[in-house]
This record gives sequence, C-alpha cells and structure tokens, in this order.
Amino acid sequence: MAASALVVIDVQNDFCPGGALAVAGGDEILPIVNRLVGEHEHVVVTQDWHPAGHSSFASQHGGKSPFDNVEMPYGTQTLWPDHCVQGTPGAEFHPALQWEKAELIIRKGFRRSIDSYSAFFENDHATPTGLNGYLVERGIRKLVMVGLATDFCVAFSALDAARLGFAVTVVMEGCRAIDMGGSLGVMTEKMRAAGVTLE
Ligand code: VGL
Ligand code: ZN
Repeated sequence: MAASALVVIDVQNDFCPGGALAVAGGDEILPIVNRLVGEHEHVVVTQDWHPAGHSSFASQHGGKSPFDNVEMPYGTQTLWPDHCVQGTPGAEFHPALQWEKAELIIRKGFRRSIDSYSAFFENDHATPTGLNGYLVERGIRKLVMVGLATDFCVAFSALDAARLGFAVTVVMEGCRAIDMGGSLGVMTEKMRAAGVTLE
C-alpha cells in the first residue's frame, strides 16, 4: 500500500493572532494539527519564507494597500502586509507546533520576484519546489493536509497535489481561512471539484 504523509502548511506566528497577517482563529488549530502529527509516520511542514522587500508585500508597490491585487509577469498577485520575513520571529513556527518530527521543511516564497502559495509550485504554476520529486521518490502517494490559510496556501497545495495524482484529504477543522471576497467558498468548491476529500 502506498505510504501517506501529513503536510502541515505555514503554521507560523505571522499567520496567528498577533501576527502580521493574522488569520482569525489560526492558533485554534494547534491541538488538531498536533494530534495528526502524532498519528502520522511521515510529516512534512512548509514555512512561508520571504526576503525583506518581497514583491508580494504591498509596501513595495507605491500607492497600493494590503489585499489589493496587482498584475505580475506570472499573473494576478494579491498584495499582503510584510510577513514571514526570513529570520524574524513572525516567520518561526507557532511555539506550540510539534514540528520536531518533520522529515522535511519546504520553504517557499524565498525568491523576491515571485510568490509561492503552493507547497509544490511557485505562483507561476510552473517552477517546482521539489516536493513532488521528494514524495514520489519515497513512494508517498497519499497526503493529509492542514494549516494556514485554507483559501490560499492550503488550497493551492491541495489542488496541485490532486493534479499531480496524489490522493488528498484536507482536514478542515485543522485549517483557518483569510476569506477575502468570498475566497473560502470559491477555493472550497475548487478543491471539491478537483477530487480533494474535505473532512
Ligand atoms: C499565505 C498569503 C501570503 C498562506 C502566505 O500561508 O496562506 N497567504 N503568504
Ligand atoms: Zn507569504
């Protein structure tokens, strides 16, 4: 039987209450995430990891505010408050996250000129992070996903995983959403249509 892995997306201080891009109730998922960590043999975690002055930060675009959209060479990009800057406390995992057992930490968004929501591809949907190769080589074909935020990094990761042929389950009680302009409903429907199991 193909092996499975838990993928924990971006459970970092900046996405929790008090953080730079706080997701409402982001810290409430920790007991669920930690229970799943305990239940899985293989755990992969992702870490949003931007250089200062990253192009997804509204502060880099004169006259723009966080949550505005801009056109980038790779498509439409939502602008965010400065967050998860490499080496800052906001980029660290939430102190309660039991990440020690993780076999792999995938960092994403480290290239200044392009954002990366998905654990598999940057936002051009073409530049790989290497996660697919890692999982395929290890015979892992089933993924359980949790983390922040449901409608951005979790959904982008789940959709890419489904497209790459993984069997994917997203445990919704282990996720919280940013939900701007109905994004949670839109992305939930996209996941369902792509064959992602929403639990
Ligand atoms: C995320 C916005 C910007 C996420 C990361 O983890 O969902 N969202 N960077
Ligand atoms: Zn980010």
